[in-house]
Amino acid sequence: MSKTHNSTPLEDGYRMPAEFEPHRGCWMLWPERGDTWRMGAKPAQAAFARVAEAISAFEPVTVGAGRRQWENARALLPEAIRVVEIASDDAWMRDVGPTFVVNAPGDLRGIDWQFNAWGGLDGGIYFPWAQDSLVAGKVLEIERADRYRAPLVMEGGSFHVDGQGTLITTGECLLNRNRNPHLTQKQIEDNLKTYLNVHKVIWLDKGVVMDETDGHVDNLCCFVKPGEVLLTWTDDTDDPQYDRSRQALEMLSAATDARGRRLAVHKIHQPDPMFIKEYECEGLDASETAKPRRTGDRLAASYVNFYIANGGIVMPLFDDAHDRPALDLLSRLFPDRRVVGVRSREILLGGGNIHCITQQIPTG
Ligand code: KQY
Repeated sequence: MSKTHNSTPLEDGYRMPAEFEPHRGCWMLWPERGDTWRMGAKPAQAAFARVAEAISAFEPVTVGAGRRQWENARALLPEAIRVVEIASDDAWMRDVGPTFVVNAPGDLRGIDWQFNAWGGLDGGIYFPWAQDSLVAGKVLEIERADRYRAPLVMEGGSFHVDGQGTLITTGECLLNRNRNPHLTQKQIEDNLKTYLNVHKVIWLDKGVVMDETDGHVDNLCCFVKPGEVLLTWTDDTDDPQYDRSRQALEMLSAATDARGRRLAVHKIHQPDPMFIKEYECEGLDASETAKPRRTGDRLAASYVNFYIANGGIVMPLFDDAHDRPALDLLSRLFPDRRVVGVRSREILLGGGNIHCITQQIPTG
C-alpha cells in the first residue's frame, strides 16, 4: 500500500521538477461522460487516442478507463499504451491526478490536492466528483509512490514550475472564493512553497477568457526553460483576451524568478476566436449536474496548452491560420524536441486541452 506522509515535501527534501525535465512516463484518463463529450464521447475518445499515441512515441503512457469503457479504450488505443481500470468523473488527469515530486536520489512521491470540480457548488463544472477525488491515490498505488495530502483546494493545471524554485499561477483561480476562501493569499502561497518546494510565486491576474477552470495558468502561460516563458497572445485590441494577455505580459516582464533573473517572455498568437457550433451541442446528453454547453459559447482555445514529453512536444491544432506559425515557434523554442500537432477541437469542447488531460511522472 502506498503510504500517506504527515510531513511535507519541503521537510522531506522533495521538489516538483519542471515539465521539461526527463520523464518516466505520462498518465491520462479516458473520456466517457455524455453531457460533456458529444456523441457519447466517441469523437473525444478518438482525439484522446491520438494524443496518447503521439506521446507514446516519446515515453510510456498509461490510460485509466472506467469499468464500462475499459474494453473500448483497450481496443482503441495502441498496444504500447497500458490501459488500467480507474473510475473517474471525467478525464482531466492534470487536475485530478497526483503532482509528482522527487528527492535527490530520485525517489518518487505524489501530492494529492483537494479537488472540488473547479469550484464545487459555487461555479464548479459538475457534481458529484467523488471518483475524481480518488484518482490521485489510485495512480500513486499503481506507481508504488507514497502520498502527501495537501490542505489546498486546487488543480494541477493551476500552476507551472520552472524546477528551479519558481512557480506561476493566477489569482483568478487560486484566490477564487470557490477554492480556499478560508486562506489568505500568503497562506496559499506558503502552502505552494511547502508542498512544491518553490521559493518564489509569481501571481498573474487572469487566465484565458471564458476558461471554465477560473483561469488556469496552463492555458495562458508556461515555462519553456528556466528564465523563459511563453504567453498566449492576440494583437486584436477588441478581443477581451487582449487586456488579459497584455496585463500578464506586464506582470511577467516586471517579475524576477527565484534565482533573481528577469523573465524573457515569448508571445504565441492564439487561434482566431472559436465558438461552440449547434451540431456540437446537439450531440450532448441532457444533464442537470454538469455545466451547460451552449451554441455560440466561446471556447478557451490556446496553443500554450501543450504537453512536453521526453524529446517531444505534443501541441493542439485547431485548423486555424495560426496553427503553422504556432508549430514553427514551438519548434524554434524547443530545438531539441520534435513538435507534433494533434487536432484537438474535440478536447477543447470539453473545456481544456492536451496539457489538461496529461500528467507527467518525472524521472528525478
Ligand atoms: O485546464 C485544465 N487543466 C483542465 C480543464 C478542465 C475542464 C473541465 N471541463
